[in-house]
Amino acid sequence: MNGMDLGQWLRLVDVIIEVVDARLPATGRGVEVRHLLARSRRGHLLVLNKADLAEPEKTRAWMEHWRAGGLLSASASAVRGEGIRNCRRLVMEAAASRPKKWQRAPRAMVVGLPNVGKSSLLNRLIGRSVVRVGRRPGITRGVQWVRIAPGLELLDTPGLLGAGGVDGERRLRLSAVGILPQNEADSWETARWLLSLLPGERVDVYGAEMASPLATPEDRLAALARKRGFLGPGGIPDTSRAARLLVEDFSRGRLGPLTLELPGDGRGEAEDRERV
Ligand SMILES: Nc1nc2c(ncn2[C@@H]2O[C@H](COP(=O)(O)OP(=O)(O)O)[C@@H](O)[C@H]2O)c(=O)[nH]1
Ligand SMILES: [Mg+2]
Repeated sequence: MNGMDLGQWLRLVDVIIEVVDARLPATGRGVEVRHLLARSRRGHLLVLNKADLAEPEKTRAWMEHWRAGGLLSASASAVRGEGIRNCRRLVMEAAASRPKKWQRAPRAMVVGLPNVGKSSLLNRLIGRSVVRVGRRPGITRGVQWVRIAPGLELLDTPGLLGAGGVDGERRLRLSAVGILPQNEADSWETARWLLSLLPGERVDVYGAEMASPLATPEDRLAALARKRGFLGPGGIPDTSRAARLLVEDFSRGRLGPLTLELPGDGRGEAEDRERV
């Protein structure tokens, strides 16, 4: 981010809007952000974005879980423009706890892992009609602030967080929602894992053979490859390519909504509790 590290940017704001993928609310949180938040003592709003790709009752369960832990959260769909006004309202609420000595309008910034919808949400929060506040070279060299509500300003650049340790099932989850970029080995493992989770009817868009839960994952991916004409030398079905397609389609929501973790389901929550 323009040569400044995230910690320096966070010092400029009163509220941190942490964006997570609603399908992966625990594993999909940035590791650094926990430490940064603890140290920075900033207001904090957790936004479950891509709520259109998650199961609504599970999204509610996560919000309830966090509310019980004293954490402010909201759900949103940046592509659909849903939940945006509520996010603005909650940012104001989070900002209200800052020291009264501050005279200027409260300021916020958006942070999160890759591909969770930070830029999309930022654009929605900014909207078209809001005022660009402009650069303030004196105080915050080169920083661009945008007024997103009366008395509330937003840094116009989102902060990118790292995914932290990525092994085992954690890697599969992050790869399934597109937080980790696909590579050959991961696509294959991730596709197998998704096939074990997705109800058969979700993948019948690829044909009946693909949807059969009795077939092995290899056979199902081979059926998908044949159906799409993904054939290698000698007409052998290219199952790697089929795996990549399946993961990409899931990640973009083409196989329907699916929340990959729930509060209380084990690993994700243990990490989450540690982080809150
Ligand atoms: N279905 C869905 N897709 C979204 C949503 N928000 C962002 N996306 C898509 O997710 C991808 C990554 O979004 P982007 O804003 O670039 O994420 P960033 O990397 O965190 O800035 C893009 O293809 C967006 O269209 C959402 O709420 N729902
Ligand atoms: Mg972005």
